[in-house]
Formats: sequence, C-alpha cells, structure tokens
Amino acid sequence: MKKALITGITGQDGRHLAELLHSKGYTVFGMVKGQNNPRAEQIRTDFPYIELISGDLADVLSLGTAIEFAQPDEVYNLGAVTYVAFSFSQAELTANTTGLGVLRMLEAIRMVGGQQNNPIRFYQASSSEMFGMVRETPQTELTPFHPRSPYGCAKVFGHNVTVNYRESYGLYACSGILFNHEGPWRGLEFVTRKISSAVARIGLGLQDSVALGNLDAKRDWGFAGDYVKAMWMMMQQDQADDFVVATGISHSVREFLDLAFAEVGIDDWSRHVVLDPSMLRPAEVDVLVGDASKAARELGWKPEVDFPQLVKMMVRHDLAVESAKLSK
Ligand code: NAP
Ligand code: F7E
Repeated sequence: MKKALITGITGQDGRHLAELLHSKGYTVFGMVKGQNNPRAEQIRTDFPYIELISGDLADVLSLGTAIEFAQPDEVYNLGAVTYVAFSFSQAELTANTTGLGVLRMLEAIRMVGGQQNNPIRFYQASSSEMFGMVRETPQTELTPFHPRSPYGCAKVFGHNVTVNYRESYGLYACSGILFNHEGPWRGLEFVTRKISSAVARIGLGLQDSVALGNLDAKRDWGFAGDYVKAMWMMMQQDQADDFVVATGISHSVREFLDLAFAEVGIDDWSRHVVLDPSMLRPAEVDVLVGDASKAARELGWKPEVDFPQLVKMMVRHDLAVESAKLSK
C-alpha cells in the first residue's frame, strides 16, 4: 500500500486529491498548519481516513519531521498562499510560503530520503499565473514566464527550483502547470465560487447583488476533480517531467455570470452585479488558455467536465447549501 503526504490538505485540491488517493488504496497523510487550525476539524469530520500531521511550509524542521513520520512514497506540495489579490498586500509572506516553501520541502525530502536513489517522489503545484502577460497563445510547457503578481513570481521560483532539484540531484520531482480549476470546494474568495454562492443567494431572495472587479478577464476554467487525476498520473511515470493541465478553452467572467444566473432563471443579471474598483488588481492577467496536448499524449489525461457543467455543478451545490441553512 502506497503512502502519500499532502500539504494544503484543508484546501480545495487537497480534499479532491485525498479522495482520489484513498480510492486507490493509499494511506493519506495531510499537513495542517497552525496551533489550532479551524479547518482541521472539518477535514477530520469529512475524511476520517486522513492522518493529520502538524507542519508549516515556513518551517523546514516541521517538514522534515512530517516526512520522517509519514515515510511517504509521494509528496504532493499543494500548500501555498493562493489568492492572487491577497499576494499583493502580503508579498513577503507569499514569497516565503508559495516560493521558498517549495525549496524547504525539497530540502526536507533530501534530508530524510537520502542524497542518492531518493525514493520519495515530489509533485509541485505550479500555476498558469506564471505565464501572466502571455508571450504566446495557447500556453505550453515551453512558453516563457511573465508573472504579474507576487503570487505568480513565487510560483515561478517554486517551479524553477523543482526543475533544478530534479536536474541536480536526480530527484523524482515533477511540476503540474495547472490552469484555473474550480468546484464546490473552491474558496469563497475566488471569482467562480464568489459568483456561484451569490447567485444561489440571489435566486433564493437572500441578497440583491454581488460586487465584482474585472468582468472581462478570461480564464481556462476546468473542474478540480479532473485536475487532481493529472497530478497523480504525473507521479506514476518512469521519468519525472512537467505538464500543462488545461481544457484549452477560455471564458470571461461575464460568461460565467451568464450561465450562473441562467441556472436560477435570471437572464439579465445587470442589476444584480455591482462593479467594485477595489477588486481590481495592480496588474491583471487578461486572458489565459492552455495547451494540454503533452498531458493527453504522454499521460492519457483529458478533462471530463466542461464549462457549462462546471457552472451548473457549482450553482446547484450552493443552492443546496443555502437551502439547507434556511430549513434549519
Ligand atoms: P487553496 O484552497 O487556497 O488551499 C491552500 C492550502 O495551503 C490550504 O490548505 C492552506 O492551509 C495551505 N497553506 C497556506 N499556507 C501554508 C503554510 N505556510 N504551510 C502549509 N500549508 C499552508 O488552494 P487550492 O486551490 O487547493 O490549490 C492547491 C495548490 O495548487 C496551491 O499551491 C495553488 O497555488 C495551486 N494552484 C491552484 C490552482 C487552482 O485553480 N485552484 C491552479 C494552479 C495552481 P490553511 O488555510 O488551512 O492554513
Ligand atoms: O480571479 C477576476 C480577477 O481570484 C480570476 C488561483 O487559484 O487561479 C486562481 O487565480 C479572474 C481575475 O483566480 C473578481 O481579476 C473579477 O482576472 O478567481 P480568481 P486567479 O487570480 O485566476 C490560478 C491558476 C492560481 O494559481 C491561483 O492560486 O477574475 N475577478 N472580479 C475577480 N476575482 C476575484 N477573486 N474576485 C472578484 O470579485
């Protein structure tokens, strides 16, 4: 039976990945930060099979201790400061966690797994935000990076150091350059879930409007449940490598709004959306679209949930959440 250690277990992808690995018979360890993380209790309730370990990407000793304890075959580094807008206000924290945290984890793996023939496989959660002001469309594994936020800059460091440790020390270290992926477990700060939650409440008559920023931004949105499968596939290859994971189709925030409001029977949503300049970013990523043909060819990966299905899934989930609150 294989063992996996997941950082970022309390986040969206941590949950999906834990579910996937458990279904494959893995023993799953999840790293939780903080002395009394309120999200840990929810993980204990929802996923009783996960063994939680205390640790922080800012503390290399805690990472070494966690690896020593779990003795994992595979480490999935999903932990990070992930909200791009927030990364502008706490740039140093972001660089330390999202960037240097990757280096610390790689060093911890080297410390515990040994310098040669290290058996521990490492997955780094790289991001399409590294492409930022895109140099070509669609973006591939070879597209140059031009990050537009402290988050994007930190992810570029994490990506490069992963490649460097693979090349320098022969570690099985791979990096998934994942484009935006969403679902019912997405944090409420991200635009898709912010919209699905607000639309559900508007549909039920619980609120009138939602305040948003740049409605013209375009993203290549997929379903998180599909994307964690690609993470696992990357870790099962003969040789570690890097892969773009994307649907290949880009949609605007406006299009997301169209489909989300249609789900609650509202065709003209203009009076329900307020433009809030405070949601605009100092530098924006206007449009992203990925070319995942390498992942299709070499991993056999393809997305199963399309954009309309994703929006429907999220709004229906939030309608159920809000209706359940009402009936209490
Ligand atoms: P998420 O929901 O925001 O979860 C982030 C996780 O990181 C949380 O569990 C958080 O724990 C943990 N974390 C934050 N600071 C930490 C620290 N100092 N030490 C240890 N853990 C820490 O993010 P996600 O959407 O699941 O994304 C997973 C990973 O994929 C992230 O690295 C993200 O940058 C990357 N990524 C995501 C997407 C996407 O579209 N979702 C696309 C490309 C790449 P607490 O909050 O409980 O403290
Ligand atoms: O913004 C625009 C916003 O915050 C998407 C993270 O998982 O994916 C995510 O980063 C777009 C941006 O995601 C609001 O300006 C408009 O253009 O949902 P988001 P993101 O910035 O693309 C990448 C791949 C990651 O790696 C990140 O970790 O939507 N937008 N109005 C808004 N965005 C937010 N959050 N809130 C608004 O009100």
